[in-house]
Amino acid sequence: MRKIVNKSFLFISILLLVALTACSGNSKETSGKGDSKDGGQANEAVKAKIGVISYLSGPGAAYGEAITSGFKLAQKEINEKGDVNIELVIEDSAGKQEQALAAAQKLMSDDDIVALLGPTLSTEMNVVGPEADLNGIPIMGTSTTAVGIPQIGDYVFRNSLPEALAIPAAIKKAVDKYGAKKVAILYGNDDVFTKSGFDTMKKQAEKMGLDVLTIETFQKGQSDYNAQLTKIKGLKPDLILCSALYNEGAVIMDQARKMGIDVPFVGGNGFNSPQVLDIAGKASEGLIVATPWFAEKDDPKVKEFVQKFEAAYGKKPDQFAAQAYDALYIYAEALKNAGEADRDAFRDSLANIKDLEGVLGKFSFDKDGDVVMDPIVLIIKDGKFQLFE
Ligand code: 1QQ
Repeated sequence: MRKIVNKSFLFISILLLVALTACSGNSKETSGKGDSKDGGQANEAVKAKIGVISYLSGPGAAYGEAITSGFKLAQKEINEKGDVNIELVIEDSAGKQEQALAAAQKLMSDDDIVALLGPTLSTEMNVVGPEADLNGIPIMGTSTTAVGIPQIGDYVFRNSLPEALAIPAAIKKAVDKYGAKKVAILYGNDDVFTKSGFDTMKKQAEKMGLDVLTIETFQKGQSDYNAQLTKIKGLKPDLILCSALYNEGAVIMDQARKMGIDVPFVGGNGFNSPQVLDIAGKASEGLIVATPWFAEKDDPKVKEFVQKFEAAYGKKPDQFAAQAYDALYIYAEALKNAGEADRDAFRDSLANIKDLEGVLGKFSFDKDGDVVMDPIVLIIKDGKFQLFE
């Protein structure tokens, strides 16, 4: 008996010595690099609770559904890998400022929640971001694209491609392709994102010397665009620049085509949703958008993600799902590098993320916590989004 004990003792001592030697070159074990798999349970996973604020009910719920699907798929994969263990606490904002703020406050008051993801709309982020910043909790929008979001404060980030980069790319391509000279602009004037998109459209049109024939506005939930579209039709633009979320945008295209307006539309990121095809059908043909995401991209990482997403949810991931999926990987990397679920350590670690390979390409923040990426331009043709070349 005693012999056995002695033998086990010797065996354990040798094991310990081997383990110590293996670790000795790695004084600060925060980089997360190296081979964690061979270590078995030696490296304990960094556990963290992440709060999510998402637009899950109401007219824009398809955005939130895509986003939370992206988070959940990434969560499953990340937890299976085992370096990090993430629990998601998801709250619905219904696309409303007050509800988004209430959800954020609830999540922030839980000390175990290390960081937030969302909300979905820039309009919501404009009230939630300052509150998170004040409370010292890191927050990252995965779909907020208006000008000025990361500039809200040191704790506010985004991994979504800003409209200020996407829209000019789409307008340039459309103008090049169609030789357009005259444009009409139509935008929602009661939403931070649609207003920001409009500012960019106007600036870009002026920069390119285009003739802006008219600027028309609408509000969320509007169902009749006859007045604006009649005016636009009479002015005969070569292109219509339209800054809208999908539900208004799709109805506008539908009514425009019914009135005989057949010129191409250039939209922003809000238009880049399969919902536009579902709602407007054939009327959505000729819609041009710029995006960091293209599900048909010939890239093994993209193909693998699309296949896994389709297997889990029975449909292709859209831009919002892809951005959310990458966002949780960015968070997982930041957690791993921080080595602990602490809000300040996590913020610093997040700010230092560099060249992280995701389904949207290589990801880094610029000095403001904003994103630099080259958008791809797509057009709806033959019932689907295709590369616009
Ligand atoms: C924003 C957006 C919307 C299209 C997100 C759904 O980009 O509000 O900033």
